[in-house]
Amino acid sequence: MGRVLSGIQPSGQLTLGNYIGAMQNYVKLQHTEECYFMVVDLHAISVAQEPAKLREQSEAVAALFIAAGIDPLKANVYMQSHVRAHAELGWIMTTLSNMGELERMTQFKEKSAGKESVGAGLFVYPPLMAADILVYNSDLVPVGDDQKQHLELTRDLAGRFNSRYGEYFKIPEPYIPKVGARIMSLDDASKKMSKSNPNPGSYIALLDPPDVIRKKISRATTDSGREVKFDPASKPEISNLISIYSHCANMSVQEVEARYEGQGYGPFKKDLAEHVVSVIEPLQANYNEIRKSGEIHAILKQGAERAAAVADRTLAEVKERMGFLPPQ
Ligand code: AQP
Repeated sequence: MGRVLSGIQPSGQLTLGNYIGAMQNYVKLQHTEECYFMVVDLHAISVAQEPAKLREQSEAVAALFIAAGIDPLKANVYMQSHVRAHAELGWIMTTLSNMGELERMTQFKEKSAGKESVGAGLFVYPPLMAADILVYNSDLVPVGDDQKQHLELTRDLAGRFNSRYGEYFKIPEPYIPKVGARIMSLDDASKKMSKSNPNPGSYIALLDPPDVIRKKISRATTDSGREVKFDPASKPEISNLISIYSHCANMSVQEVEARYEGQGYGPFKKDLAEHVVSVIEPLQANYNEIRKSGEIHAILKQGAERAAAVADRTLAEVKERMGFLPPQ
C-alpha cells in the first residue's frame, strides 16, 4: 500500500474542475492506498479570507469530500491547520527553497500579476505544499495539471534535503487524470476553471442549483462555426466543453464528436447540461444529508488525530537529522 496525500483550499465554492481534476481520483485511490485528504486552510489564507466565510467554506469542502464518496473509515479527512507539523515542516522547506525557483512558479506569477502589493504567503505557498506531501513521506499525489509544477518543486526539495542530511524522503509522483486534468473557464478557455474567479459564470460550482448549471452552460462561450469537434488549438472553448461532456457522460471524446456530427452547438450544450446535472445532483443530496447530521466535526477530529501521529514522527526525525536539540 502506498501513501497518498492531496488537499483542496476552502477559498471559495468547489468547482467541477476540482471534482474532475482531483476529487474523483481521491475516491478511486482510497480503495488501494493509505490516503490523507485535507482541507488546506493554511494555504487558503495566502489570500485574505473573511473569517465567517472561511469557517463555512472549510466545513463545506470537508462535507463535499464525504459527499463525493470518500469514506472516512478508509481515508483520513481533516483540516490542515489541525495537524501542526504541516506549518513547522513548511518553514523548514521554505529555508531549503531558493528565491529564483519560487519566482518561477506559474501560480505565483498568475496570482500576483498586476497587483500593487503581493502577500508573502503566496510566494511561500509551494514549500508549504511540499511539506504537506513530505510530512507523510507520500508516494503519490493526485492533482490537476495546474499543480504539476509545485510537485516538481516538492521533488527537488525532497532531493535537496536527502543530499544534505542523508536519504530520508521518498520522491513523490504526481497522479494526474488522463481526461479532465485541466478544466477551463466557461467564459475563457485560455484560463483554468477556478473557484476564486470573480465571475461566477466562469465556473460550475458543485453546489450550484441545477437550473443555474443549465443557464451557465447555455451561456458558455463557444468558438465560431458550429462543428462539435475536439481541437484545443483552433476550437479551445468547444474542446473544453467536450472534455467535460466526455467525463460526465463517461464517453470517449470520439464518441461525443460522433453523436453530434452535423447537429451544431445547441443540442450538444443542452445534453451537456443534463449530464453535468446528473453527476452533481446525487452529490448535492449526499452533501445536504452530511451537513444536517453534523457528523463532519467528529470525522475531522479523528482524521487529524491519525494524521498527526504520522506527521509528528516525520517532523521529529527530520529535526533530529538537521541537528535541532530535542526537547527534554
Ligand atoms: N480547472 C481545474 N481542472 C482540473 N483540476 C483542477 N484543480 C483545480 N482547478 C482545476 C485541482 O483541484 C485541486 C485543488 O485545488 P486548490 O483548491 O488547492 O487550488 P487551485 O488549484 O488553485 O484551485 P482553484 O479552484 O483555482 O482555487 P483558487 O481559485 O482558490 O486558487 C488541485 O489538485 C488542483 O490541481
